[in-house]
Amino acid sequence: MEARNRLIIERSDVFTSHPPRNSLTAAPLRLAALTITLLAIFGSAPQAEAATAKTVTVTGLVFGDNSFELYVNGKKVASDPILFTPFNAVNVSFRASYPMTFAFKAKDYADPLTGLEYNNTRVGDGGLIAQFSNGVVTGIGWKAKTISHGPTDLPKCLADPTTCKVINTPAPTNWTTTSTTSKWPAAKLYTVAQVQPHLTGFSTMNWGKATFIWGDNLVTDNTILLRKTVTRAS
Ligand SMILES: [Ca+2]
Ligand SMILES: [Ca+2]
Repeated sequence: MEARNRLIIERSDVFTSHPPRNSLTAAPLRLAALTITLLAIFGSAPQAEAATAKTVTVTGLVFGDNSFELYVNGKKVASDPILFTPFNAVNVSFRASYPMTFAFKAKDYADPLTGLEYNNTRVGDGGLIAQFSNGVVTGIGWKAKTISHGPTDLPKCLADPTTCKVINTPAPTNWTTTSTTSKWPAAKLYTVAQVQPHLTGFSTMNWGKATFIWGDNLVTDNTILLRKTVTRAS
């Protein structure tokens, strides 16, 4: 693909002339405080759960090209407040018990009908990296299911956007919790050089042992479900 598309890919997402599609004011991290308040008010309700599972606080840092939603044990605990550019890393904090299932819906900013961006003039690339205080990091052991893939014929699509085709697949029922991932492919690992995160200060942020993950194709896998379950902190 490579020389020709490489140039286009490297330029994608760099330009910031498009306004962010969402505001910077979202504050998704109130859940922990809310949970504590509810426990105080309804102190007797969680007793059955408390008898079998201890709830702990987990913090983390997530960078998604271009955006993500994070669910833990089926509850949405964070979402990226900026869906396109400028790029951003997001601090997250939540309370959950083990076994702990992490489930990301990660989205490259692609037109759902063409798979392209910038008014169908370019193709973008994805990539997600995250590290959490309980030792969970993106990398080996994650499963990835692509639910939006395209364009299916990239060179033809770039030459004539009216020919672009995208394959959209519904997310499996209960994909954040109980649906099996045994048939999902392993998430593919990518280097920082491959993803080229256009985020000031990225290299100075604490990513620990985390590596970028995505589907098999960094360019044409546009929306990805990522899952990992751990039974304890590491
Ligand atoms: Ca973002
Ligand atoms: Ca992108």
